[in-house]
Amino acid sequence: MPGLGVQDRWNRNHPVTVILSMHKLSGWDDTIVALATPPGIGAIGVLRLSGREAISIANRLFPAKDLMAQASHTLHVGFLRHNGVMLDEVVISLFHGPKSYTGENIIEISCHGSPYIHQQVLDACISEGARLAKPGEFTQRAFLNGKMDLAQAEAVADIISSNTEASLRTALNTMRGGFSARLKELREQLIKFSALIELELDFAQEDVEFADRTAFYTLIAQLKESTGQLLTSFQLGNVIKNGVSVAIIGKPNAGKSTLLNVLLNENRAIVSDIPGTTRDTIEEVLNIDGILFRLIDTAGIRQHSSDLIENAGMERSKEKMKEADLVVFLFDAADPIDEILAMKTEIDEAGLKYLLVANKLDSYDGSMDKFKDLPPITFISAKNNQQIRELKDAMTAAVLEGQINTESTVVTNARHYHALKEADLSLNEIRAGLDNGLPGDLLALDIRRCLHYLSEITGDISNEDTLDYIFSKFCIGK
Ligand SMILES: Nc1nc2c(ncn2[C@@H]2O[C@H](COP(=O)(O)OP(=O)(O)OP(=O)(O)O)[C@@H](O)[C@H]2O)c(=O)[nH]1
Ligand SMILES: [Mg+2]
Repeated sequence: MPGLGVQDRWNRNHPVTVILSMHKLSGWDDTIVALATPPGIGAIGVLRLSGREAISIANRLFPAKDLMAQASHTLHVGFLRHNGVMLDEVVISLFHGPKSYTGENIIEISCHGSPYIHQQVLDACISEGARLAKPGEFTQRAFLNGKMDLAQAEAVADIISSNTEASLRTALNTMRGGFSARLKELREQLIKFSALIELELDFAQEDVEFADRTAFYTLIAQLKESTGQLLTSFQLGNVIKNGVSVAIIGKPNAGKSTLLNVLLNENRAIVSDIPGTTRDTIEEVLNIDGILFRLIDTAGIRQHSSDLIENAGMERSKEKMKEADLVVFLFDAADPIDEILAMKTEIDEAGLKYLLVANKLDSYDGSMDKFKDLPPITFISAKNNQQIRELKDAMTAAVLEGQINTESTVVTNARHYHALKEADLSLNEIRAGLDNGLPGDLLALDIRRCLHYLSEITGDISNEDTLDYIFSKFCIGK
């Protein structure tokens, strides 16, 4: 195909789904309005308008100045009036598309923070022709106008809901395009190859090979390494986004509730020297070094009890133990070693990730020798707040397992994870195809499938239903 570059050939053969024009037909550039700040009383409340008529609608409510004649990225102070009634004194921020969040004309009205005023201004905008925005519709428009790709748009929702430093950092990295850049790199390399293979198809009679198969093997290996890294990062991503559930498990009186209290630095759970004090589970969240832990104090587990309530509590402890991301197995350092081993075996058999923690170090005067066959143990005194920092470090280390660097690309989104998994499977198919000397046209099919999944993540290929679903998870006004 003389004169056509590799990328051009690809573009010609694979036009990207034209979502933009589809939405244009359904009138998506009408003007939307919503309260962008949380509802309720506050110092100020911000309403946002976006769309073709955003500026003219605001202009009709703002007699002080002709907003239609103002430059982009400017602020204007004055009174809002509607039907002859003064609504509020406000500050208007004005942005001309495409240099705005949505890529359209945007007006932001900062009013005083009274819900009554917000409602009045909202009503006024609607009666002048705006429509109430759906959840996430501003960001959806930003995506449709090419201001960001789908992965970046989804990260905006994650930023809003992030509650720890680590979750914010990874979401920011995705929004700034870190993840998208990684994907783009993968796609481009594959597209290049695919185009070469398809070029061979054009010259099928002449039996030529434009795509060097050895180089292709190397490329597939590199791509597999990248998808593999991204897929493993999902475990960490999940932890960062949703927190880690930690069940504190052990015999009655081991000091579980005391440990919960010392970790939280408050007297949350009742502590007593009567075994069986905790009857039901108690859950509290704790941020350790930017990671959210959901701590679960449980009823002590022992072999036999005739108390119905205690038995029900023990059942619940075991359920919580099995559901937890991490188990803190707490025992009294003075407990007989065979009892410790029996419980450890039970946790091992359940295939759980756990930490061994020996409590009551302050009153233990036995030998350390009895622990010599066990994996590393953290010794603490919950009551005297000793070695608690070490335990916290062990908890974060167990979760991160060396993947501490949240600056690197981390997959936090289940949709991305599943698409990556499919892309990874297609890479396996491609490799098997190469092994078996599969003809170019069949190889090209597998490559296209892989590209399809990679493109799904960034939204280069998507359908309206998926988009509506994704953006419906946002809050209104974003
Ligand atoms: N000496 C000493 N006593 C402790 C320590 N931690 C807890 N205790 C005591 O051990 C007893 C039991 O503590 P809890 O925290 O109620 O124990 P638990 O594991 O929650 O017990 P259950 O709720 O019955 O399962 C209390 O008298 C605590 O004061 C410790 O580090 N050193
Ligand atoms: Mg307790």
